[in-house]
Amino acid sequence: MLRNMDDSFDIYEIKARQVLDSRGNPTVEAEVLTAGGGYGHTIVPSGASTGTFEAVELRDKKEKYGGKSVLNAVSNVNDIIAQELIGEDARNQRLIDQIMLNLDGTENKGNLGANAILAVSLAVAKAAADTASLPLYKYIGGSNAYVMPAPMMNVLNGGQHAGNALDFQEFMIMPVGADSFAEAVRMCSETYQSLKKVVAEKYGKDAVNVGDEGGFAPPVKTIDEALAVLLEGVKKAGYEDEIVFTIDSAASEFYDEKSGSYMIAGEKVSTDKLIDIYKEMVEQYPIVSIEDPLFEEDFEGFKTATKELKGIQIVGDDLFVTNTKRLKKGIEMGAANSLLLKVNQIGTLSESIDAANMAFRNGYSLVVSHRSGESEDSTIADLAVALNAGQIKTGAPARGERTAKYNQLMRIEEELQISKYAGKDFKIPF
Ligand code: 2PG
Ligand code: MG
Repeated sequence: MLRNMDDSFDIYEIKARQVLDSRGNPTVEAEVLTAGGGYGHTIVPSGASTGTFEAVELRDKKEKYGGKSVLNAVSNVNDIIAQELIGEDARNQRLIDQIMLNLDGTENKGNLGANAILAVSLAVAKAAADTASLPLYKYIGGSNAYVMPAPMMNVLNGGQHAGNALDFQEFMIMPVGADSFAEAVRMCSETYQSLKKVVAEKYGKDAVNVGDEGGFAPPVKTIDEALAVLLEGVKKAGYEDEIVFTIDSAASEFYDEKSGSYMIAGEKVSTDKLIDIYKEMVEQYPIVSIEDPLFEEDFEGFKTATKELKGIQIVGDDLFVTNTKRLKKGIEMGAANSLLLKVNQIGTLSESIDAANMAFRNGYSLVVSHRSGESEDSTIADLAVALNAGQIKTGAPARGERTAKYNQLMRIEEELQISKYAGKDFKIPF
């Protein structure tokens, strides 16, 4: 057989191990080495408010780590996946991902585990980029004119990510008045510090403890109270005209299947009433985007919300789970107008890129996202630039696993020199 002239991209070694994520739970780390000495390394994130339709995160369910160890996923990489992929050209990302899909053989990656498959998928891309001496965003993105994403920084935490009674999960700030990504980071950081003072003044010193994503988790009782505190923080920082709000309700978490209604502040709320609440919220506060406003199976409700909340970005997270089948259904129905992209919801880089492309082709916007359980891995920062996503949410401007992504984006912006900041004059394309 004729060998490729350049064998340096051939995968030489794949190795996985169990490490910890930011919540102190085990997760999968993988390393890939090419024959040419290229090295790729990645740590898989993990969600708390996970969508029912996400690809399977394989956990051992034994006594160690409270059932959360991932040693089966690790050995699936070391004993099964590695054997098949060694010798493959690391640039053949799609083929490599397909080989793993075939090896797994299930619809939801339940055999090998999406955590095993994703670790290898991303580490292969990084090893190929390194072999080519390219930064990851350039290797994935090609010769695009790049746009730096607008950050949505989660500064107030509720829902599954905090110990307070706040029903909505994330209250985020997005600087639309910044000229660059670095300036956006500065505005968010200054607002975060101002918000800390507001929270301490109102709720006492112990209220400035943070939730899983680094945002404050004060004992606010209502959504309106949270929004008012947030606005005060933004005003105190002097960014009333520069910063807008985005929300992730994560509504599946407070949906009560039995009664078919939402439990907000202890009260049953119907779908229509909840949409009315959103309407009032966007009237009263500078909110431009709402993620998962309704529970994950309510495509019809999403369609209504998208229509009625005109001009607001409606983001599908648990609704789409980065899955082109579910996204296609949403597009056909007019449910939501934006895709949240989480690589571990679907489990391979190729499928993540497919979902992003489907969103863009159909006029949906794109938000690249972290998980509430993260690590020092900053791959999604490069991915957001490679895809020209325009938006990224990766927590507060605090805690190492969150700042790892923002810091990487600042490095990329410096390297690109002439990249555009997508947050400037942020307009929703619908
Ligand atoms: C979300 C995410 C990330 P989790 O709902 O968007 O913020 O949370 O990783 O817990 O699903
Ligand atoms: Mg979400």
